[in-house]
Amino acid sequence: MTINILFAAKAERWTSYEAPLNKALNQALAEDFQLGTKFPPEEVDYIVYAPNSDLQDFTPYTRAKAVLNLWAGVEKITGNETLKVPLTRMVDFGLTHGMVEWVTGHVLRYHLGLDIDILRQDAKWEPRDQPLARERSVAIFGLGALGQAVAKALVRLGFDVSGWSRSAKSIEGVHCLHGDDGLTEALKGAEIAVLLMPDTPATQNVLNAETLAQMPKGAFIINPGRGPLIDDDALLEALDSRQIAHATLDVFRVEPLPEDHPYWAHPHVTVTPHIAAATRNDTASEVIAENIRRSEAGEPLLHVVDRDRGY
Ligand code: NDP
Ligand code: OXD
Repeated sequence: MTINILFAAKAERWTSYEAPLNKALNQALAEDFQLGTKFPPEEVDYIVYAPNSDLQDFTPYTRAKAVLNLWAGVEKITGNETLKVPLTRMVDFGLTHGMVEWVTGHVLRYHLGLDIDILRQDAKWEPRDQPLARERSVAIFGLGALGQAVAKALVRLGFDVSGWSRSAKSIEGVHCLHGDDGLTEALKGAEIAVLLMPDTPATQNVLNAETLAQMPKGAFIINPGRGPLIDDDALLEALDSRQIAHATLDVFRVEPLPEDHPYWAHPHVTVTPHIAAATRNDTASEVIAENIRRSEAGEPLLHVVDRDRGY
């Protein structure tokens, strides 16, 4: 029987995904398939999904075997009670490599004080000592697909890297911490903090007045994870008191960030418009096709979301 694969995302995404997905599915599947944006719901076998699509009620999709999320973050779908089949999330080369490049760039900006020269308006010749990476502690909060890749890249550059996760981990060159005690230690070792955790009830406001105060004075924050990881009022206070020297924020509780949000005008905040890492059509299509192949072959799916945990 033909496998029907519904693409449920914004229309502009279909334009860019139709060809790479067809190519990847043709390469991966021995069975006949149809890929499209419209099928009678009861005839759909797989749903390739973006959480901002119009599809929010999965009840009529009675034949569906899995929902394959195009995004890494799943906070907008884990709580959907109409979804009764396995949900996978996106882990792909392009997303991971994009995140490594984006975070490394911002870490180096802070580490080397690049703004001093880039933003200088006067003719002041003031040489300064440049630190080596090994003199700079960076803590990665979240050691999953993205956090681990970032941590390893920063270790290769010589940074003093620690990482914090829910469960214990062992990553060469990274001081791995977990649990409440681990959090305190990770904060202490965060001259630069990188947030790469999902948005779940357990991770919200992980950076708050109390935890920000435990970071070294004048620390830097880079948040490409999710907006709710930070208590915004506490961060603004910490920036004003210079406990935190500067923050680069890519994700926000409300996106697009409202025009009147204090982050836009704050002299110690860089706002980027949720661009840290994008799902790449070609590599993501291969991940989707491989999961459909696995499902059809009775093999375990990759990157299945634990919906009780929320990621
Ligand atoms: P993973 O699920 O692979 O990793 C999540 C990490 O967070 C894991 O190490 C996990 O711990 C840790 N974690 C979860 N809950 C807790 C907790 N309560 N306490 C401590 N650690 C916790 O996700 P990814 O690495 O793939 O992605 C991370 C996030 O990055 C995504 O959820 C998304 O929000 C964001 N993202 C942002 C993008 C952007 O462009 N800005 C692009 C892509 C993703 P453990 O390992 O023990 O399970
Ligand atoms: C994602 C993201 O979750 O882009 O993939 O933030």
